[in-house]
Amino acid sequence: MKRTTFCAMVIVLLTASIGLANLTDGLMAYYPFNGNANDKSGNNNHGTLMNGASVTGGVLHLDGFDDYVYVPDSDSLDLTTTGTLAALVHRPIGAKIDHVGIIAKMIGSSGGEVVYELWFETTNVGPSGISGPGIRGAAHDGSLTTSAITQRDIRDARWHHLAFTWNAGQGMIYVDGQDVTEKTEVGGSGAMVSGFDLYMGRYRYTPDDTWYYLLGSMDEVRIYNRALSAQEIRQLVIPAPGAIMLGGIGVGIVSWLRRRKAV
Ligand SMILES: [Ca+2]
Ligand SMILES: [Ca+2]
Repeated sequence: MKRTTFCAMVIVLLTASIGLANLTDGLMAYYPFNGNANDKSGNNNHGTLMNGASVTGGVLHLDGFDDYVYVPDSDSLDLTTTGTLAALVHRPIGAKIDHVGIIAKMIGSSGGEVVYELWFETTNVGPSGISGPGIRGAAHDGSLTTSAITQRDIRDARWHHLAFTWNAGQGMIYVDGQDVTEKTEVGGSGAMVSGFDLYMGRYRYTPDDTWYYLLGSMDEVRIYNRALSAQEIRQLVIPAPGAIMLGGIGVGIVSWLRRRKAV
């Protein structure tokens, strides 16, 4: 291998690692679903596949009937004044919207008390004012709620990246790396400390005290104890690995050429 080629490759690797390093800061749980529902954050918040939920091809598949992932309560999942819930979600056209859970830390028995959650809900906050499919995130401190909602239909049999962040009583919703927050409920001190468990793919709706299950697939679920910036959320919206490499190579070569010129 030529020395110049080797230098370029080293720069590429350094660029890639510098760019992604901060995305492990505050990462409390990370589920890449590569073979199982294990947590790769180092916090041992491992998930269990329930009622036939399966992991194939590196993603989680859920039947919309009773499948979900169960994660027992732990101190590292007690997000409080600030946090981020993020996931890649793939849903078929026509799948159910209302009360369908993506990520929820909540009471497992009746009552429906919730600590934080990201879920689907019909809403009328869009420009038309007409009710339609929406995505909502919320954190509850026991009495007050911090939430953000957008009216958007992602049931198009494609992968979409969804994220909810909260900080100092302000919530934001991102879809595919873009801030699409349309309405917020501002207030509260964030999420309360609880002994409730965490669920992926289901949510217990309080008024009818029923679990609502997600039909579709999920991947790259991440839970942070801090609100990621818009730039960090964009970094999470990972394109194909090939694209990342090409991007890295481009940046690496440019900086390498600059250095060569300066010498
Ligand atoms: Ca099932
Ligand atoms: Ca995966």
